[in-house]
Amino acid sequence: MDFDADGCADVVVAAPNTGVLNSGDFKSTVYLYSGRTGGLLWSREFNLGNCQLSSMKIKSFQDLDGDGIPDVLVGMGMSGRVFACSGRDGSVLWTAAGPTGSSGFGAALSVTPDVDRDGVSDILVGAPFPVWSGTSWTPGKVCLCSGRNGTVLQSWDGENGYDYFGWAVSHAGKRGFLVGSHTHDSKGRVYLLSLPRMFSVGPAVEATVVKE
Ligand SMILES: [Ca+2]
Ligand SMILES: [Ca+2]
Repeated sequence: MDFDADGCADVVVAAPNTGVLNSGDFKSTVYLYSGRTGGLLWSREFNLGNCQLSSMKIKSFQDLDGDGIPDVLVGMGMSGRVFACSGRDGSVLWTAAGPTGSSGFGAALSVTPDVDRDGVSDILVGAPFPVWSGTSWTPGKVCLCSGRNGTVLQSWDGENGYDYFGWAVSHAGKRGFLVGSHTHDSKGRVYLLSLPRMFSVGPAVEATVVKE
């Protein structure tokens, strides 16, 4: 996307583990470079506390704050958070957090059509990491979040513990969403999640998990 309106697409770069802050906390950084000159347009540091990241997810997004510049989604699965950042200067517009910091919320991201029809595209977020519930390991979770403010609109759980349900997510047009569960039954499985009736824009369908 073109963030500085010079007619040339720009480049967003995610850099996990870019150093340690004065507080001793780990930090990661997002950079925006001009696609025309390669010059740095802005950078934004994120304080991750004692959490180190192995990866980050970046998605260009529509203009959330109405300043005429597209914005940026940043998923940090190891810290369980997703940030929406201004494409103008990288400032944080909203933060969404998963059920627990170790759930991997943000390890997978996909921009979806505007499911709740509030005028802003929405987001599918994977939280695939197994968490000990006290009696068993969780299978992973996928959340449909409002693109406007990060609120969870709907969520789905995988089948068995350690399935890593939500390892990969994508929208599939009017059919719903595709979710990868890469260790299910030692072979992996892809699920099609149909849209909930309350959000459906086509023929009504139930919010059930369909195995494919
Ligand atoms: Ca904007
Ligand atoms: Ca929406």
